[in-house]
Amino acid sequence: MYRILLIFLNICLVYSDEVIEFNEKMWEKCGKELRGDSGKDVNLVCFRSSEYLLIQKIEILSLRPFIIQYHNMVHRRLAKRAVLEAEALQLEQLRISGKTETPEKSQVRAANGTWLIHTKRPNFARMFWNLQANIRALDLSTAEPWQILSYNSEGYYAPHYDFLNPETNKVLVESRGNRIATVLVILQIAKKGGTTVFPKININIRPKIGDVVVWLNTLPDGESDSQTLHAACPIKEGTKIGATLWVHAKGQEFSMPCALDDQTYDTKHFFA
Ligand SMILES: O=C(O)CCC(=O)C(=O)O
Repeated sequence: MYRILLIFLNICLVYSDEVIEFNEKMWEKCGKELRGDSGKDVNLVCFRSSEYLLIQKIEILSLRPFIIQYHNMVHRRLAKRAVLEAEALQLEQLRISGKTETPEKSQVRAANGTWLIHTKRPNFARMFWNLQANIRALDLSTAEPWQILSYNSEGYYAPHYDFLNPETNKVLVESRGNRIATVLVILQIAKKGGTTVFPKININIRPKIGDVVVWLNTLPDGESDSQTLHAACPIKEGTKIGATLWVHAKGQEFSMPCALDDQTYDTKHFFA
């Protein structure tokens, strides 16, 4: 069953026809010091989790769309072990279709990657349970398998949306709901480049190893949030490795039960 799901997901990704019109201006933002990239953690707040008495440092990078960065959520040692596990898997060259003004950038994603079932490998499993214990707003069991991406020099992931088009992904969206949230775990950072940019809202995130960035892709009324356009900026030196969970809407009803209005979620469980 899982095998069939993985094959299906690979087909979706490789042949996704979500053509996104974007222009070079979006790439220009990669080099800019925007919110999230100041290196000063200006919006950092710190609290002690009531359940585990752990110190949790978080930064709310945007309220609409909701984007939150959890600092050091995954221990560096665990991240390093997960990298070794990822390297032992066969990472294939992945592509997503798309469109740019410059033909040579139109491959849209230059990265190696693979899917991995949440708890199939011990360190990824540990990371999965760790995230689940700390991010109580989301039931991660509704997520698609891990998507591990490794970007070498000049690798990138061009601007795209994570939500699915309900017309072209009818079966998946009807059975599991759309991809309400993205959970991105940073396992290795590039020496230069490789920030995660949200060009429409001027946010450029430079997470550290072990940081987890979470954002919401859809609005409470179920509509896609077009402000969530995002990209992994080109790597200038080194290798960046990230692992993503795309979390589906069905199953989140008890953790994120209310919407403050059509456009705004009640997000308190992200910090409780
Ligand atoms: O690697 C990144 O910075 C972005 C990853 C991403 O865009 C995604 O997983 O949807």
